[in-house]
Amino acid sequence: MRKFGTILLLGILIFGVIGAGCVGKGTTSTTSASTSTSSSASSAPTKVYKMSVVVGPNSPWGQAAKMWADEVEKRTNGRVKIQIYFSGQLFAGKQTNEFVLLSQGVADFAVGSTINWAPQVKELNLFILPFFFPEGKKKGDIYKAVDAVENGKAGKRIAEILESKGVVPLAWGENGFRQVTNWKHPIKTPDDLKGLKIRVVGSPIFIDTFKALGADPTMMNWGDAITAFQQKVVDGQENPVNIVIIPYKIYEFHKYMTIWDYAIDPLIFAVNKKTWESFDPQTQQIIKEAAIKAAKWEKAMARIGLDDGTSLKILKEKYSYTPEITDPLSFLESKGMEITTLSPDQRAEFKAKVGSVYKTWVPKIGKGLVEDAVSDIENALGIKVEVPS
Ligand code: X2X
Repeated sequence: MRKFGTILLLGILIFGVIGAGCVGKGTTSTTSASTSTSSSASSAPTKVYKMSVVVGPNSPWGQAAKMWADEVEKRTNGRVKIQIYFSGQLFAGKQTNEFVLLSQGVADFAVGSTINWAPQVKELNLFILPFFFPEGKKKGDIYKAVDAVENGKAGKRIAEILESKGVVPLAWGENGFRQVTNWKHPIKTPDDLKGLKIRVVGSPIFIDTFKALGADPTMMNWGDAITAFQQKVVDGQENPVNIVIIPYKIYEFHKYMTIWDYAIDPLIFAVNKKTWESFDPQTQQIIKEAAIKAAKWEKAMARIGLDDGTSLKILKEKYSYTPEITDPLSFLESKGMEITTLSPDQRAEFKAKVGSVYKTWVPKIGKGLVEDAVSDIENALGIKVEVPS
């Protein structure tokens, strides 16, 4: 495991240099993004597979994609080379098209956000039902709820649905619980959101949610968002702390953040079905094991400092890795952010406003799937889950 930690660190370092060049050029035919030293035993030209990622190489999301690709190349002795297309290069920035490209085989692999795939896979809106996941009784319970859904009846159903659409899911990673930031004022009650122009992802449930909360949502691709924050085209946005807000330095644009855990964005390490079926069982096993290993690291990175300490333990013990930032909220405060963490009562005030979203979206997601998720969570946490109706 120590060896893996070292390779990981090296990979991240080297990758920072090579990856940055690769993003700008948008090359399609080289394998320069790879840091593996192994080479193919055969002299036949090797097919270079394409992997899609919405964010850049500075986020643990991008780093985990790189870990996955490197591990696969290494363990297959260079037979399976994967070039990563960061920052949405493969779909010209339109992130809600990623699933289409993956299911059609334009991308062979992806570490994709369930939010970005939700327009094509309606069931994935489950994770973005506002305030669906309960905080539970103690710190970290909300993450146990997420794991219970992913590994439970609901997750199994979702995996089958993805596969029926030509995408084989191999592991769950995490973008994280999405927190709202803005440059104008603290958000403590729904009234504070009134009239705020909030950038959201181009999945329609976000528009319904932020309208229900009284805000003024506007859809925008991530590739355009940073400039929009810089120029104050919008007042705020919502994204997870460790995977997006810190790597993208959102604190440089927004002073205020509210921790409200209103929606989770699981990531899925996935392969196009035809590509998957073209591999022999041994190669499939390598690809799957590498996905699980990278995803587990990535999920811990998404949760570090926000859960009950489990993630830091995983990173240290299983990966011999201690990240630079282990207390992300203090880090953000040191950068000048003012952070509001909603109390259960304050959170309930927001949840009381979004009944209309459930009315519209539960039928689209499927009542049975929502019920499965509720029972997965209730069994794991031993609490009652309230679903607005
Ligand atoms: O666009 C976003 O907000 C991001 C980066 O979180 C996703 O890709 C869903």
